[in-house]
Amino acid sequence: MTILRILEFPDPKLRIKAVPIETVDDSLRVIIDNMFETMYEALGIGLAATQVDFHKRLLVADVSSEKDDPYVLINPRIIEKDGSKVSEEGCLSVPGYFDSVKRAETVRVSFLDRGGNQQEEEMTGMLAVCVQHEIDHLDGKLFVDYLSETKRQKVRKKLHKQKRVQSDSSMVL
Ligand code: GNR
Ligand code: NI
Repeated sequence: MTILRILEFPDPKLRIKAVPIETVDDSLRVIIDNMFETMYEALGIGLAATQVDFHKRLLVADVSSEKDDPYVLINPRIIEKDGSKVSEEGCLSVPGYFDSVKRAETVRVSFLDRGGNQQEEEMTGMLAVCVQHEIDHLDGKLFVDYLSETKRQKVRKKLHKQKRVQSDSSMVL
């Protein structure tokens, strides 16, 4: 298994629109396993393929506290939305930044599972928030896109500064 590198805002690759997956085979399942390993290691509750520079419509999630409820959604599609709810979001591609985002409270999602079987499920709570956040990634959209340009500019500067500190300290290694 392999820990994959997670792309960070404002990397233009995060803007690529992912294409549908045509066949669910063992080579895809290797990527799925690596995405789970990467997500768990990064302490995330979800990960979209786009974030690991794989531009196909695939996401993984596990919002359980025991980390024992893995979800694989291939070619996910929201077929019904209900209600709305504001929650505090974060993103592994926007490290260290959190802000409120309004999304549907409940979503009905159709997708293929890791066996390639068609599934349909109603999701609510943290899972609904997470799946909407991940599907946005597959469309090249980030949660900071819902914020004002001023806030987004602040995030960009903060991440830029973090990167500078990181490369400064690695110069002495
Ligand atoms: O780990 C994550 N936590 C999170 C919290 C609130 C709303 C969405 C998320 S998803 C995020 C992992 C991630 O960046 N997935 O794309
Ligand atoms: Ni994210």
